Amino acid sequence: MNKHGARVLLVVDVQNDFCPGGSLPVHDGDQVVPVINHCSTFFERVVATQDWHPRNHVSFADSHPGKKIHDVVKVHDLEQVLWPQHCVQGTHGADFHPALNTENFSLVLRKGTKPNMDSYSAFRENDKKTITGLDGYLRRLSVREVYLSGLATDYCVFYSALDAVSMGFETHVIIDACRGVDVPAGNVEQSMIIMKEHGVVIIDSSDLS
Ligand code: VGL
Ligand code: ZN
Repeated sequence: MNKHGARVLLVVDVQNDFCPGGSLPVHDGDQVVPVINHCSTFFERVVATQDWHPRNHVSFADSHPGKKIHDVVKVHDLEQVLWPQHCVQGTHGADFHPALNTENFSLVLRKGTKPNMDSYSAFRENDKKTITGLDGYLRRLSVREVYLSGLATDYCVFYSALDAVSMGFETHVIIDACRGVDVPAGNVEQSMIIMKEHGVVIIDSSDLS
């Protein structure tokens, strides 16, 4: 434990498919890599997530005949945005970006692994009920503060940050260590407003010490 008390850096979905050249590229997604590598030197514990979908995943547009990418469908009463195939289990697209320093990751949590359920958040699947167990892992390690980085600001970082707050963690988003998809347009700005309203503290990597 350092002078800040127990805290963790959460590295969200820094995977090839979310970077330029991938199947669901986030604009400048790869630019977060050097920033995160630098941020992680300030943390004794770093946890990473991987979006990790089966090939027939419910979030893929081609699993819904007649539907297009970015259409929104209802699945068991849950709204589901449809995406191109991405982060298919075991593929190159699902691997971490090759320049990401993974050596200091103490836990790699894979999410979105069930065919019929998406999981944007590292803490809870999109039904808002099924937990991943990450909160228990952090609590048993006396972690009180969560710092988020990665992709995408307005999806997996956003939902992970809101869940972290609701589960009682002091929650920070390191904004220059994140990039967003901005679907629909304006979504990144909207998600920043909502995160702040919920008590998420937005910081810059230069604020870390
Ligand atoms: C994500 C869309 C679909 C993310 C994952 O990591 O933000 N976005 N799956
Ligand atoms: Zn996904």
